[in-house]
Amino acid sequence: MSLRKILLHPDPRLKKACEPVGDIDAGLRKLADDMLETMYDAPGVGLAAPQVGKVLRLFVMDFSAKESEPDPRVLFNPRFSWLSEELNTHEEGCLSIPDIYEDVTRSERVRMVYQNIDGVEVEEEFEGLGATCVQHELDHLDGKLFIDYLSAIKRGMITKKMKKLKKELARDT
Ligand code: GNR
Ligand code: NI
Repeated sequence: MSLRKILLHPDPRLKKACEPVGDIDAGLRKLADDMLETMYDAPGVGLAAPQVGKVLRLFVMDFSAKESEPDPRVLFNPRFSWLSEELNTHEEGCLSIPDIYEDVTRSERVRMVYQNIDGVEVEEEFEGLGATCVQHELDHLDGKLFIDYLSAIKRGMITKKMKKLKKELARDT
């Protein structure tokens, strides 16, 4: 396994609609393993392929509690089969937008159809942090970031801050 570099907003690769994955082969399993390692290292509860520069429809996540056993998950070609009308607001962050946290309102529960690591199509219901996480990650696969739910003014301020951070990071290397 190896760590991959996480792209920072703004980056054109974070704004693209990602391509479905075909056969889940050794290359894709290696990518998923690397994404899990990168997510745990960050640390984060989720990571989508475009965040490591792969414009493909997969994401990884682990929203298990800190004290419990790790529960690494890989979802290929995910889509919603149901979204609850009941909404909930949670504070969100993103590894591609470090140190920014804002409230986002989304469905409280969702059902998702996806292919698991063995290529088998399964349906699963998520709630709470899991529901927030899968909606945040599926947005990444459609080129959408959580700041897209904020006002244009707030989003503009965040983007300006991120451009400054990226310049500073580029100077240091
Ligand atoms: O680590 C992450 N935490 C988080 C918290 C609230 C809502 C969504 C997330 S996902 C984020 C990691 C990330 O950027 N995934 O794309
Ligand atoms: Ni994110």
